[in-house]
Amino acid sequence: MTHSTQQQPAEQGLVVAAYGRRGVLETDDGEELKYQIKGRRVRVVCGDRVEWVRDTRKGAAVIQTVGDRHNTLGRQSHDESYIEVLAANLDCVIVVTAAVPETNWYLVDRYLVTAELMHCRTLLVDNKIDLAHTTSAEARSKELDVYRELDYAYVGVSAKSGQGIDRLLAELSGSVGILVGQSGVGKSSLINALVPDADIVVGALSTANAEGKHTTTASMMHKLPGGGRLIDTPGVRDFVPVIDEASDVRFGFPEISALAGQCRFNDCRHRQEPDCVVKDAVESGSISARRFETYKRLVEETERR
Ligand SMILES: Nc1nc2c(ncn2[C@@H]2O[C@H](COP(=O)(O)OP(=O)(O)OP(=O)(O)O)[C@@H](O)[C@H]2O)c(=O)[nH]1
Ligand SMILES: [Mg+2]
Ligand SMILES: [Zn+2]
Repeated sequence: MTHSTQQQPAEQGLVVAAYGRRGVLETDDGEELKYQIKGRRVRVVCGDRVEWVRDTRKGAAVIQTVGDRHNTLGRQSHDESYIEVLAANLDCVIVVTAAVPETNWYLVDRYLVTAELMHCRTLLVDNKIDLAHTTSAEARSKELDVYRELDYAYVGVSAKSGQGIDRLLAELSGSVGILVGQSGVGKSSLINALVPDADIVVGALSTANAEGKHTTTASMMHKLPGGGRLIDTPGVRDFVPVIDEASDVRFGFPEISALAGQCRFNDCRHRQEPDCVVKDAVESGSISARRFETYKRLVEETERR
């Protein structure tokens, strides 16, 4: 235990917002308290269990130690020089898409790979189904079918009309989930639809880039009615997963894992090797060529690192 001058026993808490050295934690009594961090070695993210003491002069909490994390959602920084941890101790990664802005399916794959490697449950949420009459509807529904055929849980919803929100709440109930996806797909709007007094400001899509004007800038954890929690995160353009070895990439793809051991070579990377059942499956169309492209890109990126 870190030496403290407050001379009080440390209490337990849960980090619900983190902005650098400051943020908000929830005490075990359900009270929300601003905190600050002392000491350079302590870093916290949403979902961290912490021990804290009250700074009697400022009334704020001072975090002293961070509990072990059972998993983390992280990504490579832009120059790939460090790993940015976004949240910890998650049960479910919820990848949100929408007809507007146009879906980047490679990004969807990258999140799903990350969730698979974290051994985390996944949920694909297609928001804005009230806009189902867009020109791209048929192509989008084909892409979504790829995931449904892979047995990824899927819910179509509209934060605007409320359609599907009850079902989504039932899927999320009792677990700690994190909403991820492109900017403007409606992650914060979904929090507003699910959590009665969340009141997050969301903005009109700016026509220039079809991204939210009132964009979310920091992750924040909300309490779901009926139990469980949900983290809202800032939207992204790109997401580089944390993968230790290029040979681990295949574990992120259930359709590739399912064919394990059937190629001629046991250590087949499904690239130039002869008698590769994965490549055969891509050629015959039983594995999506686009998903296989994501696989190859991730293997190449991970080998380069
Ligand atoms: N038509 C329609 N518009 C929606 C729906 N959900 C959200 N929007 C709109 O989409 C825009 C972006 O919503 P946000 O909730 O801010 O999106 P976000 O994913 O949180 O965006 P970032 O915080 O930038 O990552 C807003 O103008 C919302 O009103 C929906 O179900 N239908
Ligand atoms: Mg947002
Ligand atoms: Zn192979």
